[in-house]
Formats: sequence, C-alpha cells, structure tokens
Amino acid sequence: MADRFLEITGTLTQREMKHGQMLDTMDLEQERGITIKLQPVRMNYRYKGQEYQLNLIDTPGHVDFSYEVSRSLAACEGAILVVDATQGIQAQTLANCYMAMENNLEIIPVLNKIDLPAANVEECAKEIENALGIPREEILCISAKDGTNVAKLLDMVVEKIPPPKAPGDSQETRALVFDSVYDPYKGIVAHVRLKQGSLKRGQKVRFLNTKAETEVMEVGCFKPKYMPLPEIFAGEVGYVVTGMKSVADASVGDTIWRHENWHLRDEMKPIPLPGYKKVIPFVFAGVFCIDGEDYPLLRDALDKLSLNDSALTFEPEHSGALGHGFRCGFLGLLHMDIVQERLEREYNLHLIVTAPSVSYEVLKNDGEVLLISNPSELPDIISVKEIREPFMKVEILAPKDYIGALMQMLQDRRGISRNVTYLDEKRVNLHYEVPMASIVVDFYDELKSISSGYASMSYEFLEYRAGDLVRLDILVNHEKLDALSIIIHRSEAFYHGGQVCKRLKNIIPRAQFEIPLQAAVGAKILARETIAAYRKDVTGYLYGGDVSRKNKLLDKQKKGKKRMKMFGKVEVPQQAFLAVLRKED
Ligand SMILES: Nc1nc2c(ncn2[C@@H]2O[C@H](COP(=O)(O)OP(=O)(O)OP(=O)(O)O)[C@@H](O)[C@H]2O)c(=O)[nH]1
Ligand SMILES: [Mg+2]
Repeated sequence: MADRFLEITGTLTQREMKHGQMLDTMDLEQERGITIKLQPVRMNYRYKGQEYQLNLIDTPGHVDFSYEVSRSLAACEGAILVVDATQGIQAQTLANCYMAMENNLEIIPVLNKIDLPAANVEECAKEIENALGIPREEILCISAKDGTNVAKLLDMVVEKIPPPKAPGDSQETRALVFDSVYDPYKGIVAHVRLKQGSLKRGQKVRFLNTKAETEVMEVGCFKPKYMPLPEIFAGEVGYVVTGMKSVADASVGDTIWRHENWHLRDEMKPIPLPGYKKVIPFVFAGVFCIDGEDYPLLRDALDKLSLNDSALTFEPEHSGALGHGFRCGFLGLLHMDIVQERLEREYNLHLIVTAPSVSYEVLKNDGEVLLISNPSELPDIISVKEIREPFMKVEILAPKDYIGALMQMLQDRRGISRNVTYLDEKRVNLHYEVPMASIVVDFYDELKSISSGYASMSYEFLEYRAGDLVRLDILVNHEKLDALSIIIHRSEAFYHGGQVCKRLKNIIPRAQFEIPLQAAVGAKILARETIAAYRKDVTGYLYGGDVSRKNKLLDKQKKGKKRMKMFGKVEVPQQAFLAVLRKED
C-alpha cells in the first residue's frame, strides 16, 4: 500500500521503484517480506487543487515489534488500520487499534486485497464493525496490488485526519524523538516529530531527559531516504543530525528543546513531552561464537546493532562449556531470530545461540529484589523467599471450532483463562494470562498447527507473579554442571529433567566406569539415566579351573572401577552442552 502511495504522490519515480516494498529498507525485511523497523516518509499530495504534505510512518505488524507501533502512534494524528480481507481481523489488529484509540487518533479502517478471489469483504467488514465499533460505511475496500481505491484512501486521509495543531512560530521548540539511529555517514540521527517551533542547522538544543546539549548539524525529511532541508517546522516529521557520540544521549522518547532566549536556559523549566514507556526485554538467550577468537568481533557487532535497536540488550556471560559470550535480551522470538541472522550475515559470525529463557524476579528473605536473566545468578535457595516469573496478557483470535483444542493447549502451558468473547458467530477471542516461559517454547508454532494456521495472537506484559519455581540442576557423575541449570516451574521439572538426561545419555561417551546422569531439584533426584561402563574381558585368558578364580578376577575389576568412579573425571564433550542448550533450528 505504501508503494502505491509513493507512486501516486510521485515521491519516487518509476525508475526509483526498483522493487516492491520500498519502505522495507533492510535486506532482511525484503527477503522475508516482513517489516521490522518503522520507516517514515514524506509525501506531497494534491487534493481539490490544494497541496498537502503527508507524513507517513510505516510500521511492522508482528507482535514482537509493537514498540515500533506505539512510538509511531504517539507521533501521529491518525492511523490507517489495514485488515487483510482474506484473513479478517488478527489479534494484532485489535491490539494496535486499541493503542491508536488510546492515543486519540483518527482511525481509517481499510480492507485490503479485495482483488483476490478468497477475499471475504462483507464478512470482514462486519467483524470490524462488531469488534471495533466502526460503522460499515466508513470502511474503505482497496487493493494495494492493482491500485483500486488507493487514491481515494489518500483523499480520505486529507479529509478525515486533522492537520497538526502546532504553532510553528513559537519561541520555544519541542520535538519528540520517536526513533534514534546510527548512520555511518551522519552519526547519531534522531527521528523527530516537531510539536512546536522549528529547527535548523547551527541551533543549540538540549535533550530534556538526558540533559545533553548539542548543536544541530543538519535537519531534513524522509523521501524515504534522508533529504536535507534548510529548516523543519512544527507538525512535521523529520530528522535531526545531532553530532552526539552515543545513542544513549539521544534516546527514544526524549524531547529536543530549544528557546529563542537560549542564554536563559538554566532559568527556564521546560516541560518534556510525554515520552514512552521503556521497553524491557523478556526473552533471554546466550550468544556465543563457535570460534572463541571471534569474541571481540561479536562484542563489536552487538554494540553496533544495538545502536539502531534500542530494545536489544546484552551483557557479557561466561560459560564453562561455551566460553565467552553475551547474555542478550530480546522482545520476542522473532526479534531474537532476526538479531541472530543479522549478526551472522552482516558481521560474518558463526554463532551458537542457547535456548531462550525469561527473566525472573527474586525476592530474598532480607527483602532485596533481584532481577535475574541467568539461572547462575540465582542466589542460594535458602536465602530466597520467592521467585516471580513474567506473566503476559494474551489474546488469541480463532475460529470457534478450535476453542477446545486451544484451551487444552493453554491449560497445558499453565495459562489462566480470564474471559472468552465472540467477535461474531464464527470467531472467538480468548483472553488468557500465560507465563512468558511457556510462550518462548514453540507456543506460536503449536498455536498455528492446532488451529490449521487460523489462530493469531498478541500479548503484552502483565506482571511478575510468584510461582512454584525451582532450580533444576543436572548432575553428571554426581557433579553439577552449572551451564545446564535452569529455573523452571515445579510441575515441568520432572519432564524436562528426564528429557535432558536422555539427550545427554546419547552423547556423553562411555567410560571404564558407570556414569549416572541425574536431574535434581535441591537434594531431590527427579530423573536418572545411566551410561553403562565398558567392560574389559579380564577373564579371557583363563582356561578352565574353578569358577572362584573367575569371580576373583571380576571382583578385582569391580573394585578398580569403584576407585575410578570416585576419582575419574567424566569428560563432557561440548557437543553434549550444545545438544541441551542449543535452540532447535
Ligand atoms: N493480491 C494482493 N496481494 C497484496 C495486496 N496488498 C499486499 N499484497 C501482498 O501481501 C504481502 C504482504 O504485503 P506487505 O505490504 O509486506 O504487508 P505488511 O502489512 O506491510 O506486512 P508487515 O509489515 O510485515 O506486517 C506481499 O506479498 C504483497 O504483495 C493486494 O491488495 N492484493
Ligand atoms: Mg510492512
């Protein structure tokens, strides 16, 4: 749809439109056909003889990236809500629409893909009417493929979405930073929505939250590439080249401020614009290099990636088994996948990424609360009063035939049902509270396979909630392997422990003595596998005689093995760690 906008408004010429989805500028976005990062673009549109400037921000649809959506909404007056007429409303459609309503945006509902035979326009329109309370006659049916009604949509944008109420000739300038990126040529660039005043090169500005001060090096707009302008004004979306050294100084949600009487700035009490909730990652995984020598490269790559991805967090981690690496925090599994792929592709690294886990809040007996993202940080269990895990508010939209199977799945994953509502006669909306730990293990895949692909889901963070959580340790020959300890719900510890022991059994090589593999919670053993010993045939050279001679030799062998077992070291090959830790591909 954005491509059609760019064509109709002449923002890009036919020649410049080299491929589809022009606003998906990353290679990865193009390849996968999904939007990952928000992308602003400025277009000029003639309507009834008058020229209008339209500032569009294209946003991703996947739940992992809803932070991009929320930031964009705060910078806009209106939103075009696109529903695929072959799919109907998705869980994410609802979530995003409510977010737009909370921001008091004018919403233009659009049904897309009406060119396809599978499009079910009237049914989808009814869904929108029911679920969002938008009357049928306001819903515009378009085809972004053949262009039907797209120009009409632009007309509607001009008619319905109010122009920004923003004094451009104010003495004071305030601009909301809705994105902040690192550009190899320009340095740190803040993407801003000017709410008041204007900005141009050479002006001194202050970032109200970080208190950093700097001089504006360049301003401009998005076409969708950077296009320098002499000045940008209130109501507009543009960019500011800051000349700052670190993204932290120009962080997302901050306000760029300046005043005519700059010299009085310390006496003024400028009011920052309402910023954003900071996003906190809930999904964590260890990232290690296959070749340990690449570690500095990995650190470099993460540094650079996080410049343009404020949601990515990382801190050094050392694992006896995997060497030096980083514990990284992600917004969700897709985000994790994307980061891994970018690291491998753009930075040429070969990585081992461990299975994803979540962060936990630990309340200690002395009242201290720790936030830990790695089981090895868990303090001694005696000093722990309770462990809390993140719970998500989950909404699942699905045809009603699948309710039974979905509810079973949610129950198996410790979901708590809060409500069931009907979108229309055919589709239900299940409202659940589900621990994030259950969502990070194949939740989405199972949801899709149970519902033959028809269910969709969205989730948002609810709270950290205390639960019967334990640390599950893995013992090889009675020795604990720290790298394999995890925090887990007691009800799942037994199964998981058994699985890990089974997997290890197939990989750890046999020794001269028997090796027990155990999964334990505290002193309690939940599962055990045994790797049988090699037995050398010590009686082979005997030729007849009394059986006691044979037994004597076997006894001697047994004793020797017992000694070995006490002192023998079990070599756990790295493969074994990988088999347990590695994320399944
Ligand atoms: N037949 C048909 N296909 C369409 C139409 N609009 C989009 N598509 C196709 O649908 C697919 C997804 O289109 P995108 O524009 O990337 O969808 P999106 O909503 O931006 O997706 P995300 O940003 O990842 O959430 C592409 O393969 C498009 O070619 C349409 O009107 N008709
Ligand atoms: Mg897109």
